[in-house]
Amino acid sequence: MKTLLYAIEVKIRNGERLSREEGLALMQTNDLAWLGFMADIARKRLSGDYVYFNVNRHINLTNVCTARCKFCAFGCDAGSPEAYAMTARQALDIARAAAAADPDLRELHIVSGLHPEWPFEYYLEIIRSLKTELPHLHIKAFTGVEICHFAKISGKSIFQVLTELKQAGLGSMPGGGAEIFSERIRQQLFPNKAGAEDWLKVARTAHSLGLPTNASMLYGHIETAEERIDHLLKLRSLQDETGGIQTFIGLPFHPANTGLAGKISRVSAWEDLRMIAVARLMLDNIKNIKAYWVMLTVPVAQLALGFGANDVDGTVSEEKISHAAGSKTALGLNKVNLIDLILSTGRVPVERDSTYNVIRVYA
Ligand code: V47
Repeated sequence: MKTLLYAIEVKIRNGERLSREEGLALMQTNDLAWLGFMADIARKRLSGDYVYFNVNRHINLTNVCTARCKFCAFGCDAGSPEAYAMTARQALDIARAAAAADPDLRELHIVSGLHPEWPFEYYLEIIRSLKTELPHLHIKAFTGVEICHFAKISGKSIFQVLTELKQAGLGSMPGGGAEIFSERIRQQLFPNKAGAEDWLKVARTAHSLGLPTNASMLYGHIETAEERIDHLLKLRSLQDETGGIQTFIGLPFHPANTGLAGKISRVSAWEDLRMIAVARLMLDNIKNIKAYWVMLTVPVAQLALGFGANDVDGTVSEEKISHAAGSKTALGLNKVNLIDLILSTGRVPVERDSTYNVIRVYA
């Protein structure tokens, strides 16, 4: 093992690509300090000392969802007491109020349950009206899973669905819905929604249309180390092909109120830091690694900046998905909080737009 780790270190220092076997060795070592040191070398080379954040607002149009994934505490059935479904007008009012409250707001991050009755036209209408009323806001919306759902309910191809959404004002796509690219796990945890092949097809098609996407991985449930590395390798291959992935986000599974509650505990901070570092080292062609403070907690997101991350996501404002599953972080942070979070790690906070253009450097 020691000689393998030494060979890996030489490769990292030379900027060479790591293999699957080497990725698995990174998953096995308990030398977390070394792993962080290695990831920091890669981070510095790929993205320098800037740490990005943005001012954004999450909107979840509905929690009614036909997929009912075992790992999710947010989705529910149409008849359940906690079910909600926004009208286009309500979504617009939320966005308007958020824009009025914060002149720095730049992005709407919109993801939702797979509603059994809404037609594709409804989503087009929402994007169109948001973009018409608030043209200065970038709309980052719909996971690969939602796009597959739209294709299914409309009878249109993924290409057509994405083309129409882009015409309506869609600017980019978030990284959710990827979960873990393993058919074994899909069968157990999320059999009612799109799997790896479809998610990757949506991302590939979006990139071909000039729509950047993010990419995520949900870890800390029933997956193996091999499945995590294989997931990262699939993203790396796609990125070799298209170059359209802007950032990778590792999402630690929160078990409360899910179908796995009582069976699985939240992974340790140690495991979170390992995952950030391994992602930084394996995804040598994805520039940004996001430490999503909402799911990691603020202290772990700060530590993650020393383990390969260079982005802490945004102000968020009202996070629902992980909070339904027991997350204890704030629902949102303000810009000053994010700047302080980054400054106290000795790094340079940089406010960015949704496609990583620099808005302001807080030197
Ligand atoms: O797709 C669902 C995950 C994702 C749970 O692209 C859970 O910038 C943990 O993708 N515990 C949605 N995770 C969040 C997401 C995201 C967040 C922030 C930024 C971006 C980006 C993307 O959350 C879902 C799913 O993978 N999720 N349930 C849970 N119990």
